[in-house]
Parts: sequence; structure tokens; C-alpha cells
Amino acid sequence: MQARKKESTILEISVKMAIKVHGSWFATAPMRVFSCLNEKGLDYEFVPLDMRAGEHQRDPFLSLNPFGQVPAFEDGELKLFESRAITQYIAQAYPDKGTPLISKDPKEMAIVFVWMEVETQRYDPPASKLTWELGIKPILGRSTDDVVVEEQEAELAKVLDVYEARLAQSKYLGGDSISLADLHHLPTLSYLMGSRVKTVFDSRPHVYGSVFTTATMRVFACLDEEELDYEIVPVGITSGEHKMEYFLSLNGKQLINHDANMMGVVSMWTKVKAQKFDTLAMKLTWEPIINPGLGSRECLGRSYLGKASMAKVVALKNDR
Ligand SMILES: N[C@@H](CCC(=O)N[C@@H](CS)C(=O)NCC(=O)O)C(=O)O
Repeated sequence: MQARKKESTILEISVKMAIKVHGSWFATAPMRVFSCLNEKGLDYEFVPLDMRAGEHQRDPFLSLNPFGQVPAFEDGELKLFESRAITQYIAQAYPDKGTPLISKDPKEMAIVFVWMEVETQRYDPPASKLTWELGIKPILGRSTDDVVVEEQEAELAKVLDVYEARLAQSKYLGGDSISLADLHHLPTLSYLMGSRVKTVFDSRPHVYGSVFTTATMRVFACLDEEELDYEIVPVGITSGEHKMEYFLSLNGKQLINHDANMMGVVSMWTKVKAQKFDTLAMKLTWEPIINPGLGSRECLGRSYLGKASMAKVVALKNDR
């Protein structure tokens, strides 16, 4: 009897202390929090909101974020909003869990803070507008404004020129290891790397290398989440190993053909897929899959993973 009481007290405490994230899995600000929690390997409860029905703009949600925006976050008694403040809290409150995303050294941390500010003030404004135009609007069945895309792509390019110079000297934005400064870019990156403005990243080799490394980290996070064993085979990005035949042949199928005519045809069909098929498919995907999935924990941890990486991880899991 005594033992049972103790058990239920432990259960009550753990239920009471559970981390909760209120939001939606396709909105970028909550994704920032999910990616941080996943990086730290923390368990959490996702509380989905029907944003299309305006649940985020009325009570009880307004008591969690008076600005009526997602995410809102709870860790026991503590209630927070503002995704970047939430990730800082998580990194500070759980220093020994998962990846350390901050530094204990004040000077190192000051550099991380600089690049966190750069993300917020410089990178995010054009990146978020592009994500809206190229990522979210097609999901909602609305048409992209090409003039906005052109203007914002030019703005983003200027910011990425500065990133290119920084990443030519430093492995990650905040220093030698991955930090919140890199992680805060993931939500918009996960949309933009699957869009036509991907070239603005690809054309800057150090930026691309860094995105590649960061994306690989997310695959590790997913493998860890699935508790799968794996071996890391290092690839020299700065020496261009990831562009060599050997690596390309490992990357599923040979996706690039060196015959220019053949590549022209491939490129034409890639565009047809992006512009004709994807817009229709997205609309069809919304009702039967995305809408019911809004409450699904299953997709959450991986919402920032590229679809191809996801498919591989899932295939790996199914093979066992
Ligand atoms: N600075 C806030 C921005 C939050 C934000 O813009 N959330 C968007 C989704 S990504 C939202 O709730 N939009 C709905 C609205 O503004 O009505 C944060 O980082 O948490």
C-alpha cells in the first residue's frame, strides 16, 4: 500500500512537472522550441491549437501568451512565450542533457549572443517572409507573390554574404560547436531548403556546408530518438568530399547527371513537379493528412528534418 502511494506521488510529480508546448507543428516559432527540446533529448507534451479556427487568439490560450501567437511553453509552474527566450531557458535549465547549446564561458557565449541577435534582426525578417510566400501559402492553397519573393531573396542574399564570410572562418556561427545561434535558423531553413530559393544557400559554399552539417545533426537526433545504433562516417565538406561521385552515389540514387541535355530534361520535370504537382498535392495533403495530424506527436520531432532524411530513417527503422 505504502509502495503504491509512493508510486502515485512520483507519477503525480512527473505529470505536474511535464514540459508542454502549445502550438502547431508547421509554424516556425514552435518548431524552434521542438528542435531545441529534441536536441536536448527532453520529453514533452505537444498541445495542438487549431490556428485556422483562431484558437490562439482567444482564451484560454491568451492567458499563456497575451499576444495571441504560438508557441506557449510550460515547465511545471513556469510559463513562457517567445520561442528564442524559451530555447535559452531550456539550454540553461537542462545543461547536462543532450547537446550543450550554450557555453559556460562568458566570452564564448557573447559571440553566440551576437549571432543569435543576427538571426533575429537580420536573417529572420527576409527568411520568414520567404517561408510564408514559398512554404506556408502553398499549404494554405494561396498563391505566392513573386515580387515579394524577389525582393526578400535579394535581402536574404545580402545577409548570407556576411554569413559566408563568418563561416569561412568559423565552423559554426557561434564558434567551434553547434549552439542556439545555429539552431534558431532551422525552422525557416527547413522550409527554404525545399524551395526555389535554396540556390541562395547552395551558391555560398560555407553557408551550404554549415546547413549540411546542421542537417546531419538533425538526422542523429532522429536516430537517437528512435534508439537506433549507427556509425558516423565523417565527410570532409570543406574539401568538397560531399560533391564527389563516391558520396553522391551513397546518397540514395545518382541524382545528378553530367550530360547537360539530360540534366535539362530532369530540371524541367523538377520544375513541373514543384509548380504543378506540389501545389495540388499540398492541397490534397492538407485535409486528410495534415489537419488530422495537427495533434500527432509522431511527426513532431522530425518536422525540421528533410523529407529524404526522414524517409531513410524510417526505412532503416522498418528494416530492423
Ligand atoms: N517572436 C515570436 C513570434 C511568434 C509568431 O510569429 N508565431 C506565429 C507562428 S510562427 C503565429 O502565432 N502567428 C499567428 C498570428 O500572429 O496570429 C516567437 O518567436 O515566439
